[in-house]
Amino acid sequence: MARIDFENHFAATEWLAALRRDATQAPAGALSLFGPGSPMAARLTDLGEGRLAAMDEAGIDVAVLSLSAPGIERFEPLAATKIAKAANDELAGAISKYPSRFRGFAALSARDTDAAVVEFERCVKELGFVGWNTHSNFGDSYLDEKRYWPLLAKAEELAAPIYIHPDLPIIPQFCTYGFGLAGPSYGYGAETALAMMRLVIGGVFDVFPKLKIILGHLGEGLPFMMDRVNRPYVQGLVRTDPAIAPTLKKTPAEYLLDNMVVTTSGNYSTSAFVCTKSELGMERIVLGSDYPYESMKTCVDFLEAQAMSPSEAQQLYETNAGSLGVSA
Ligand code: GRE
Ligand code: ZN
Repeated sequence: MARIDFENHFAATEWLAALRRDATQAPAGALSLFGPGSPMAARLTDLGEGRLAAMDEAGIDVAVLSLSAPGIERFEPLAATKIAKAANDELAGAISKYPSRFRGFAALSARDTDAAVVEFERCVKELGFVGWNTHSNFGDSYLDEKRYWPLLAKAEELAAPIYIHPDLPIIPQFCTYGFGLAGPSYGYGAETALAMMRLVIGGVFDVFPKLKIILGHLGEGLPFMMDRVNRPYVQGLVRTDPAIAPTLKKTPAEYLLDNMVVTTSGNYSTSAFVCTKSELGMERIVLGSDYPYESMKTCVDFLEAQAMSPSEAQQLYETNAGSLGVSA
């Protein structure tokens, strides 16, 4: 059985240089991780032996690599198009060096939308990438907005999943207490759940029914909310003006089941795992480690200690990846 990790981050040379030049309106404390000489920067830039050793130690066979947050989408759009292309080429170089160990998600300058659509296609068709790793916000906007529908249409056409990774929230009240509130502890996940629910309530999945969205961190709390998101709809309390929100064909939870897959990254609570498994089913959970922000070994050790039959473990680690177009 192979283990395939869908949340494994790297830092591309030009992205890191640009990040160090431009603070991207990050809340206090968010960028200290990336300074020259920092251990995190060293792990992020390692696309070779150090990362492979960490994968071997955890028993991870394949890492689907993604450009780290802060998302390229929040950089100045035209500059970001160039940085994303360079990052994608750098990643393709690492994959061609270790083709049995690495796969790639595209990085795209979503706000330079026409160019991003072209780059998305290049990444999938020419570089062999599996999908697009995007972020919970684009600095001033969110993925569900109509201006980004050409990217959603392209994802559906290419059968390429979109990983919505957390980023520093743009809702100011999330940023009051700096990275402590805005970051992985709370703001990251809360805003990413919002990004997913904006797709659902915005009717995006009625327009693009085959779209597959991947969320990390056991679905950023949404498995716990499966009944809650439906209640106002099933009770008939929702009377939204059709001018601002479409009438949905299905209930919100049905879209979460039909269009969302979650990964196991950075949420090592047995009751959260049990909830996710019982609400979504094992067929909607894939391995994600969030390396190097989290340890690959801690992730796999946690999963090995959970109640799973051998065939469920194989689904999670390997075979569910096939439905996202990835095999070992
Ligand atoms: C993440 O990718 O999940 C992440 C960051 C930065 C800090 C912590 C963290 O991108 O978990
Ligand atoms: Zn991550």
